[in-house]
Amino acid sequence: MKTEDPRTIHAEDYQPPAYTISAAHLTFDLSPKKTTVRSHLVIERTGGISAGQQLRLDGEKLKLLGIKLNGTELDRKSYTLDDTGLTLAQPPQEFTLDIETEIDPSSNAALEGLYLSNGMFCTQCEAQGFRRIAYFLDQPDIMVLFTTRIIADKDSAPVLLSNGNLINHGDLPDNRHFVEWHDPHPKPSYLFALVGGALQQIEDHFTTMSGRDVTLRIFVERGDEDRCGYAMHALKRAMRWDEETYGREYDLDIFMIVAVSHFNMGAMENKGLNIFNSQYILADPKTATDTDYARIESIIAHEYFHNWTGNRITCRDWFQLCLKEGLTVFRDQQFSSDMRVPSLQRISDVRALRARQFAEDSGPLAHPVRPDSYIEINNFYTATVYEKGAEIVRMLHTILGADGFGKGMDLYFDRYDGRAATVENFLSAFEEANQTDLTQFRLWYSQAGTPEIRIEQEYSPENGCFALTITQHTAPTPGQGKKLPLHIPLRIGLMNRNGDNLPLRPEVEGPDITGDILHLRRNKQTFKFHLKQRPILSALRNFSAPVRINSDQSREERIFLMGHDSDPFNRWEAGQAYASELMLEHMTAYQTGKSIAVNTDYIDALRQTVTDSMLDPFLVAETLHLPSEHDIGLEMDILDPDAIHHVRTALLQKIAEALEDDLTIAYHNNKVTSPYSPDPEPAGRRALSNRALVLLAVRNTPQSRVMALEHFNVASNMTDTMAALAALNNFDSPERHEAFDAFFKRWSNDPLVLNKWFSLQATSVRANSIAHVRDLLGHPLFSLENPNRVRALVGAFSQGNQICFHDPSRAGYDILADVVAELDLSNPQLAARLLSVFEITRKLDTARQQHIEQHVRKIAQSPKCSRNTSEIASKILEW
Ligand code: B3K
Ligand code: ZN
Repeated sequence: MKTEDPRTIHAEDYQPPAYTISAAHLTFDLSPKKTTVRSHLVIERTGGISAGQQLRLDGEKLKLLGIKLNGTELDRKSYTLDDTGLTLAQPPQEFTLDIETEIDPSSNAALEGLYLSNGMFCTQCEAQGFRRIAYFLDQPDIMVLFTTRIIADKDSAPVLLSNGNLINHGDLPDNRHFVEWHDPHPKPSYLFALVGGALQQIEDHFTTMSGRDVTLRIFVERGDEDRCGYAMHALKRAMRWDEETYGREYDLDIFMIVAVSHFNMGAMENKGLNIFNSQYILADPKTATDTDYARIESIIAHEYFHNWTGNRITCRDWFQLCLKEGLTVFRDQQFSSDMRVPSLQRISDVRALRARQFAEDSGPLAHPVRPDSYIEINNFYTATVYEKGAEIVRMLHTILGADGFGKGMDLYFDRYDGRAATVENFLSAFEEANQTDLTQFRLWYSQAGTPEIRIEQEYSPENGCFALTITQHTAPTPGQGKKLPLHIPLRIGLMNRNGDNLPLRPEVEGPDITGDILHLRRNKQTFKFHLKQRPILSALRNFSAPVRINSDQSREERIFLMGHDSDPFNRWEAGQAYASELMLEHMTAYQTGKSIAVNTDYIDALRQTVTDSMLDPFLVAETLHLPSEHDIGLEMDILDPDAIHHVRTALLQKIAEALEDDLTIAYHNNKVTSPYSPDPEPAGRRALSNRALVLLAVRNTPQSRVMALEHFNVASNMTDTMAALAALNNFDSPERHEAFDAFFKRWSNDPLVLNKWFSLQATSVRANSIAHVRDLLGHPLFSLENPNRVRALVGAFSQGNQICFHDPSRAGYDILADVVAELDLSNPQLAARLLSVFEITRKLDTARQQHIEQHVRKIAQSPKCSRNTSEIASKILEW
């Protein structure tokens, strides 16, 4: 048995803190290379802890300049210092500490703590970045009142921001100035933020439901002011929605957002001062696609919603991360669904869940939504914690109904406001408000892996009984061999041959069936219904649980559901399931050298969909959007990237050929000629028109290339431009050359658009793509210092170009490994994130596995390997 890494932190070891900090007065004197931070901390010992208990303050990469206790300088013997903190042996019951430290923001490439982004000072403290700013009790259950004074040069940093309300400002000698912010809401250090720089702003106002005026400001780099309008609009809609849907009102006089270009993730919900990756703020029709607009809307909402689910009620410890993240993702999904087309929102959420979370849940990095242990908490901001966490909250909503869910949320807000809570607290609020028992439901938080459900149908005409026998099974995951049955809400519909939903008349009334929900609680259950004829089953409607489903559905039934299911999600799902099944079948033929037969049923069903003028164009576009090569890979025991690519491309070509006329009509009929708007209606038409264009282009005919180039030349918005480039991307041709050249010339000065140029090339499957990606690493505009650029090239290549990344030459793996090794020295968080792509290794053939293992081992053995990267590497190697 392997010995555990001594750095491992266990959930069960949680202890209430021995000391707490009630107030912190911070003074920052900003300078790029030498910033001083003076902190005045009011500390007291908490009840029940014996006198003599030592006080340990976290602190990393800090230069200690001085420390005073109750105003008296401490001599060097009264405390100990090491790489991760400072210990006072025997502090009194109540006391103050004045600590002065020095930091160097200019050399902070990890983008945690205080750093510079294009010359602007900014912070990222979640999860444990505050300890790189000052010595502190840097843990979420220490909730502190912060007052922050910032001193800086007037010219280089005219704008100085922190959390809360502005209470003072003024001039100082030597062209310097100061501002003072006070946040009246106690908060953990991870929600602290500071920004300083020459920023421009746009301002708006919001009147809350109780009539208070809130100033809204978005700060950006000079020149970007015109690209914040949509973000501001989305913010106001999110604020209103949270009032109307959850009764949650904003609680400060000002709400600020700052867009920065160097950021490790999407955005951060610091109290009253959200900091965003500029990619999720800046948009105009010329530079942002419809998808970019939708992402901006959802991330703005997500961070804003954290004000209640995360900030007002925070997490007791980092094991409770899903308490704020899963819940807040669920809330942002609800919001986007209300702002857009609900079924399409669900389709896009489920696509993302399957692609990322299902993959994670079936590999070496699988972990429960509430993990039991971690080495580096930043490695746990995962699809499982976020997306599966949101699915669990959604299931609560499904099981308890909208009213019951609302009652539970109200109680949760009432009871835990201003506190650091646990998942257990959250669930007990729902139990109490609904007088129900969620004991079995809790397993969703502690058990990793995606349950697989098998459904067998049986109809007996003699006694008019339709029986569904359903089994559930969850495969073992690392560290969890045995799995228990979960409480799975399975929404179903039973239809007659006209597609009408039949009333569900259970043979036995009881808690196993409520409305159209079947409650699976055992490994095997049979549900019986009275029916005069054999119905057609539509199972897992609207994807009511994060499970894989394996049903004995025939192809005829799938075709029927594609055309008739009243649940739009399942209409789409039937087409996806059919396409996957076809591709997997063709794969076996391809691998054994047999010829692939054309299946006309599926093509006919697609034709029906494309030509049905009653359908939402968005849904049609989604139906034509086949499962990706990555999605198909997840369905295979051994991933065969070459076969997948071949078979999927062949199917797309077949569709394009058979539906050429219909797709051409759909392309023309859905073109949007009115001025650009990101609203769902025109976006849906663009989605269909562009999907048709891209699909027609898979045959690479002279006509399709001319059509794509023409589309590129007349495009007046980025959505159309990107569709044209995607249509040309996979084949070398003069048209491709012309369009890519023109695009680069036009946009090389715009970093966000340039990222799209990098991504397109990273996902191209042309013969020389891998060498080209390697070359792009040396492009003068490529830099490892900007996470967006790294993700655009290396992230897109390793996650969105399966055939090239897994090329038999192994050159794709070499690219990822080289980048991870280098990046780990400066930005471990991002390096670890990229390395996790190798979670796929056990699904590959032995030769590929060995090659990946060599790389991962080498990275892990480097003496400088970060905690982040070594945790991921060892999980990949151990499995
Ligand atoms: N809470 C932040 C994520 C912080 C990630 C730290 N590595 C953004 C969000 O989920 O809203
Ligand atoms: Zn979040």
